[in-house]
Amino acid sequence: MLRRRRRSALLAVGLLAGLLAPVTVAAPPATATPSGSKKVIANLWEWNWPSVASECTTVLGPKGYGYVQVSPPQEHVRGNQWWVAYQPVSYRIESRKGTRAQFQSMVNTCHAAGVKVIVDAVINHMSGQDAGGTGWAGSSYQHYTYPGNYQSQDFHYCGRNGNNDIANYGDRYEVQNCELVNLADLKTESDYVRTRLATYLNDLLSLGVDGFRMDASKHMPAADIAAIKGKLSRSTYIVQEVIYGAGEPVLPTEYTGNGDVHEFRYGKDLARVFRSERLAYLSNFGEGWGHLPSNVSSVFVDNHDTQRDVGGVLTYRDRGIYALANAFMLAWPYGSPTVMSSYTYTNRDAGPPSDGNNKTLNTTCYSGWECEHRWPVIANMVGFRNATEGAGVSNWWDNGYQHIAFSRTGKGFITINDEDFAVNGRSYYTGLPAGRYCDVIHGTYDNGSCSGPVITVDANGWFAANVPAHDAIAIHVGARLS
Ligand code: ARE
Ligand code: CA
Repeated sequence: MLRRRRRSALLAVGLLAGLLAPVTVAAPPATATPSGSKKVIANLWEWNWPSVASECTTVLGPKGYGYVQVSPPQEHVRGNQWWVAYQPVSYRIESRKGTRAQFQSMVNTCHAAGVKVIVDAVINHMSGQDAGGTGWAGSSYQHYTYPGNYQSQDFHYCGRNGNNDIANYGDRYEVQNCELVNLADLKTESDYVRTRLATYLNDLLSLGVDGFRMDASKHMPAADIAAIKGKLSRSTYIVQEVIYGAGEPVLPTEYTGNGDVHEFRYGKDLARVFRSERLAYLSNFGEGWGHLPSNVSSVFVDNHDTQRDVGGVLTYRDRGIYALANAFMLAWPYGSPTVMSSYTYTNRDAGPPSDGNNKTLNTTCYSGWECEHRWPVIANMVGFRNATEGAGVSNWWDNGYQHIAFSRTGKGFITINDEDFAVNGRSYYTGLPAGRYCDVIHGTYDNGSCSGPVITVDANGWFAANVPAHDAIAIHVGARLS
């Protein structure tokens, strides 16, 4: 079992230092960290546009999510696997998830619900089909020819490993100039390619899009992304996918000058803590564990890749423990959290529920779709995040093992008991104003009433309660009854 040094006393100082950490890489001004008071992102992965729109209105807006992240919207190769979306064929906004008109309507509807839209932007490569074919919207293409967009001179041919594929992640040149699983690798150093990519992103911005998740960012030099960003028509939120790999030369920190970076160590470390270590170790989670500076770090318990391939993370299959891990993420002021929303699957490649033509069906939660972002614990903790925004951590307490507690100073308090036994009759110091608060882990606060247990904080900031095994209690000033 790994032991980590406890540094509770330094916690507030460490977090503060992280928030103030200077951005060191020179690049166009970065819009790092989603702006606005509602910062939690719901990743409605593989949802079609009409379903995203209605979810913005009925769930995401009301629950306080600030952003929705959607799957790649551009034309892609045909097929029923989910990953066809990651093989662009043209930049027409027409895919198995919907038409351009549906996409535009979705953006407008989400905005009206107070939810901004982040698009998964696939700009490192085009398709990986040796035989070529016809794309979703009817565009014909060859592996290295995309009429009207790119010709053979717009791609890298690294000439290594017999097939131009990346084999050695220890070699920077190979990682950025060879092909990721046979995907035709764009010459992102070329001004023509940069301009074409920026034109696509600007088209999305013109439709009202608020940010981009830059797919496969590790496979493009940070300077290439900066150059593309420099061609954008307005400033926008950017989060880059650079999976930290031990010993690899291309590092997540190279990209922080462009915007946020996904911190893949977060989900792995959190899973290990919940599965085989101690929650008590979380008292300095984040920078204290060597993760990216908080203000440029994008975090999640799992994403579509880690729940399938990389492994070692908690997923919807872990049920209650997954909910607790998300509750911790949303309560803990490190990074910008994304809540994953999945469809259930047994075959790694299987696409979401779709019709006979592979067109994605409307989402029906809890029927083929897991909708983790709606799980009451997770959805209610978004309100906790919003209500505690900007408040530091205080009153950290742990029992040395799996029972922890902390306040978000003056705004909220959570205790998580991941022991195999209930802890009954204990009192907790919250430092919160006296009052009756809704326990948002077990109840939903709505319009002044609470559907679950009510926690009474006394005049000295204490409350007494029982916490069952593998359970939690969370209260915050946004869900106070009196
Ligand atoms: C599919 C087939 C392939 C076929 C290819 C072309 O599976 O067999 O050769 O099509 O026909 C997704 C799927 C792939 C799929 C691809 C295109 O996962 O299976 O290929 O779409 O349809 C690396 C990258 C990282 C990447 C992961 C998956 O660094 O950027 O691999 N993640 C993003 C997306 C993926 C997506 C792509 C990129 C491509 O999130 O969903 O692929 O657009 C270590 C390294 C990591 C490395 C990891 C896995 O951890 O540190 O950098 O991640 O190993 O190799
Ligand atoms: Ca590349």
